Amino acid sequence: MELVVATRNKDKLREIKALLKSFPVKVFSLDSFKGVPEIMEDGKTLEDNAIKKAVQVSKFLKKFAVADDSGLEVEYLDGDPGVYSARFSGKGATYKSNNEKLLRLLRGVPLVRRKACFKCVIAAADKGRVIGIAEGVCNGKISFVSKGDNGFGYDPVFIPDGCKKTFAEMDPAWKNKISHRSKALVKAKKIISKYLSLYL
Ligand code: ITT
Repeated sequence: MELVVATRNKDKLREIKALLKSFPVKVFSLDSFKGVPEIMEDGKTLEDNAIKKAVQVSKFLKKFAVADDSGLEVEYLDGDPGVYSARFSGKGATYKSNNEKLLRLLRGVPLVRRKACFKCVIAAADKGRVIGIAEGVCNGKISFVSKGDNGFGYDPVFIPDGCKKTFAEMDPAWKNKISHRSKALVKAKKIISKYLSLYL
């Protein structure tokens, strides 16, 4: 069974592939196909964007597809950057510029007020029709400085609850045990398995 992951983000893809290692599907990303149109991520929520990506890609390729839309919600910033996580620091945003902006906005804010959570919404669709939605959340706090070289995105500034290290300081296998993405994928795998056994 082939599964298209509707992403061009190589970091997300690496984690999704690792999390689907023992799942009986062959995983492809958009980089394996020519001509897939660019999808505007203009939804108001992670769910809107995940559905949009999964539906459009599965319709265009006439295949089974999943899409991951994820983001970081910071309590002190009223839930920002949230759905705007990828472009938090504006046009041409990079992981580094986003983290710098976040730490700047939280300068002087004590640890108790640095609560945050990562959210991941995974939508599954077949030939343009939504099959299911799965969500995963990982609670934690924003560190005072950026630390670690593993992972991607906001990993160097996010300390999950119960840990002393940022995601970027951890062994990637450990992040994959506790992350928002792994929680969403556990649920998504159930949805996919059920669909595949019933309809394919
Ligand atoms: P696709 O839409 O092509 O999948 P993207 O990078 O645009 O890739 P999103 O719109 O979902 O993906 O943006 C999510 C951003 O949130 C991402 O660029 C990271 O900055 C951040 N992010 C998501 N998951 C993360 C994680 O596990 N660790 C650190 N940062 C993460």
